[in-house]
Amino acid sequence: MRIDIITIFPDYFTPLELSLIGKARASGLLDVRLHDLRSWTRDRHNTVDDTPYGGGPGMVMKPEPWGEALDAVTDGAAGAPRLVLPTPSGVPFTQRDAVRWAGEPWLVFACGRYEGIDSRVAVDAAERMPVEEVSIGDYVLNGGESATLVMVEAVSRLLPGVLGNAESVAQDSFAPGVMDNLVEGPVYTKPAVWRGREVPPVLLSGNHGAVDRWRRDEALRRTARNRPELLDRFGPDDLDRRDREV
Ligand code: 6GU
Repeated sequence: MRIDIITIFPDYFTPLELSLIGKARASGLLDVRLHDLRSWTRDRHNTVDDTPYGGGPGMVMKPEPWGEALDAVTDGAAGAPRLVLPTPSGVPFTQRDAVRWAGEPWLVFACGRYEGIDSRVAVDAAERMPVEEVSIGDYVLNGGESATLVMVEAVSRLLPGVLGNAESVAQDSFAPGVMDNLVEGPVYTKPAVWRGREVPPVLLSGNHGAVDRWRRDEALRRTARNRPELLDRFGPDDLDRRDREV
């Protein structure tokens, strides 16, 4: 997969050189290309922002550098990328989006700062490529950079070969399938007794059916406690008879 990131702070993305994502890049599974938006400015001060029409606080990112940047980054390649615009006004980003995007060959993230990017940029780009405005949660960040780091990590770990253990992805919180709309329950490792606290005995029983049932019960319990609104989205077929006994 190819991922282009356009930003005024390319240095923000050095974490993508580390750990599993760094290895995925080194092995060629993931091709991340960083671009400095200011390289598409034409004035002496490399201006990327201006005051908002209609007045009000803050600054808005000018359309011209964004238009030229998107033209240059998407130029020459066969096919068009999916353009992601991180913004607190966007549609909530979920694991479903991560799974969907992981199936695509090419993503471009356009990181806005200040009060956002002139709205004509998204409208113009949408004539040539699919565009999604997404938010990573109900709070405000200074720019799209940290949100982009979050989304790139959520997508990258789903690419075949990046995690090494495909099974762990299927068991993750929110994973489409069994963990749809559920968070994972507690996990344990050795020693079996630590500070007098025992690991739940079912996990040492060797009874895989009982372990699966216990994990499902604990996921339901933790979801009810920490994320009750997720259970509201369960349809009648998403709970089995024994789920109702939890
Ligand atoms: Cl994607 N961008 C910004 N600036 N703030 C956010 C966000 C994105 N998601 C939540 N808050």
